[in-house]
Amino acid sequence: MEHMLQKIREAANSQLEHADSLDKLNEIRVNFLGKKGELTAVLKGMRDVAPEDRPKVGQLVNETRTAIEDALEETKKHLESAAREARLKKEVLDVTRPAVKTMLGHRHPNTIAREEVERIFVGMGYEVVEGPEVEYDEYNFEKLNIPANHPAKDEQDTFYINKNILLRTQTSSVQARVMEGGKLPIRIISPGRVFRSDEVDATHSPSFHQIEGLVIDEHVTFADLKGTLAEFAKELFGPDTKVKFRPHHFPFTEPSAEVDVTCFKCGGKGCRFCKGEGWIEILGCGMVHPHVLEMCGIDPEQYSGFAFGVGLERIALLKYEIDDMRLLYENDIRFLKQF
Ligand code: 2U9
Repeated sequence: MEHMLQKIREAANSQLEHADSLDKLNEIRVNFLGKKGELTAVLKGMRDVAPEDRPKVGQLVNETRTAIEDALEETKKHLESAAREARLKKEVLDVTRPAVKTMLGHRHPNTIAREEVERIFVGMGYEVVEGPEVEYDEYNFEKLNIPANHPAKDEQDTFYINKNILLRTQTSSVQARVMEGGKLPIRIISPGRVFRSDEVDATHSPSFHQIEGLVIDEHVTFADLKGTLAEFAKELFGPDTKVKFRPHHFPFTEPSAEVDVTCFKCGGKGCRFCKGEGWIEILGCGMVHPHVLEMCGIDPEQYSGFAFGVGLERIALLKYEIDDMRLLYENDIRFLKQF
């Protein structure tokens, strides 16, 4: 028996010497130590060994098993380190190779336009204030002089979360919140996303962006509003730009106006870009309605103010001469890279 175990050990060692892969190693493990392996066969033959010799033979079998396991482990280590060596020899690290460039995105035309508008107003001393996109009906409509059943509510009617909470239709709610905060004077602009139940076409989207402005102080007049927006138009479209105020109606301002700028393509003569008009409409504005001031906790006898609102997409489309608003929402890098 001892002799047989010695032979098994030698056979295992000899096979291990020639093993050149982990697969081969596994095969050897199965052949010698597996359920149908040679050593297991010896164990099965123990019943033929005289009972008094069994402890000694059992010990010998165990020793052989341990020796084969150790040899397997040793060979495995050798094979693994040889494989690592070979891999390292094959791998070449060229430190002089130029680095792989990461693909960089591009600022969106909306972002460029927003930052430009913000730069202009921050330069005039305004603060940029943002507010929630999910808003109370009270701030989006009620405090802006648009009570239940007002037709203006119908025009913008939007996405309601429940009876009192909706996706805001205008960023005016931010201004209402600031006014209610009670710190005066106020000189703010509020950029942000708004939502309306509009069908998608070249000039409409159910989700777009606005920038609204609000100034509240003592003795603020329509002349201040005109001067501010004239300066804004010059900064945005060039120093020769003129502004024209047309009477309009908004529930939250009185008086109200829409503002046109001279076409920056033809300077006001009339061209294809301004459809022969010479003027391009850019924003709405007005003096904050005394009732709005009152509802937001400001005394209209002591304070007055002006407000304006501009569609950011409209500015981006005009400034970068994009003729379809849908292009702004596709996020195609080939389109975005042009601005
Ligand atoms: C308060 C009081 C008054 C904000 C104003 C407009 C005129 C306006 C439109 C421009 C294009 C919306 O994006 S648009 O469709 N906005 O014409 N917005 S006055 O007036 C306010 C705001 C807040 C408390």
